[in-house]
Amino acid sequence: MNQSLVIIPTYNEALNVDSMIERLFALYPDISVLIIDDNSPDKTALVVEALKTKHPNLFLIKRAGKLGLGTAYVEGFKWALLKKFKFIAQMDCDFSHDPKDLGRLITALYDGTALAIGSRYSGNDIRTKDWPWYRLLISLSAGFILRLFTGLKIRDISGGFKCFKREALEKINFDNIISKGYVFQFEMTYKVHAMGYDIVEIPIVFSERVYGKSKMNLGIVLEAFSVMFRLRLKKLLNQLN
Ligand SMILES: Nc1nc2c(ncn2[C@@H]2O[C@H](COP(=O)(O)OP(=O)(O)OP(=O)(O)O)[C@@H](O)[C@H]2O)c(=O)[nH]1
Ligand SMILES: [Mg+2]
Repeated sequence: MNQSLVIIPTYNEALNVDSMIERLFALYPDISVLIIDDNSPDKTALVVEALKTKHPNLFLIKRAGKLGLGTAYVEGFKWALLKKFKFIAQMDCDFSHDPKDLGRLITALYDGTALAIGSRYSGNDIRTKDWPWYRLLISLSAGFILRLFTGLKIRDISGGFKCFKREALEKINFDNIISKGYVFQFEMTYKVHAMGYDIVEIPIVFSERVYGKSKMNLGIVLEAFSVMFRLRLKKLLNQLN
């Protein structure tokens, strides 16, 4: 795992970040972890700073304010490519993604696969724990519409637990990314697929966050559809990457 990096964007995750970092290093002692914090008012970054002395493979990028999940990942991916990591993973800080599953995502790329997605819906199953019905309805309907419009066969098209092989990330023009927020997950998967790479879905159980406040809102859904139409148009005009 010493060629692997996991990027974790944080906004107000002071209650989760400590245990998440400790858990990751306990499971994968030679992995690297990059936290991208958007000046969280709850001082998430201070918790991370304190852990840096204990974990030499822990890195922190502090940004000036809440600039969105998509831009946080772009910054993380650019950093990872400068550092020569071979496997670059991403996950949430709130334990919705189980750190125990991370190893399965990374090892799924040991063959020719370019992207492994921790999938809540593969095998026509639903593995979300404690999600309110409306949340599941939004996620499933958004997935259905995204698949219909793009032809993508991925069941979990908006999931945020993933691992990319370096080669695929190197081919993405990050200055051309249009998503600012959560729809970034879809945009990246769509681009990797459009480049002809193999994508695999690894079944995971997704649990509702225990600590911290949910950030889901209507704006997120609206951004998703706006990005979907723009990406589809770009694909038709051959300007996707
Ligand atoms: N740096 C940064 N991180 C963010 C931002 N928005 C969300 N995050 C982090 O991205 C990850 C996913 O966000 P979540 O809020 O868990 O998204 P979600 O799972 O769809 O919704 P809830 O868990 O219900 O809030 C978490 O680690 C957040 O702290 C942001 O604008 N900037
Ligand atoms: Mg969450």
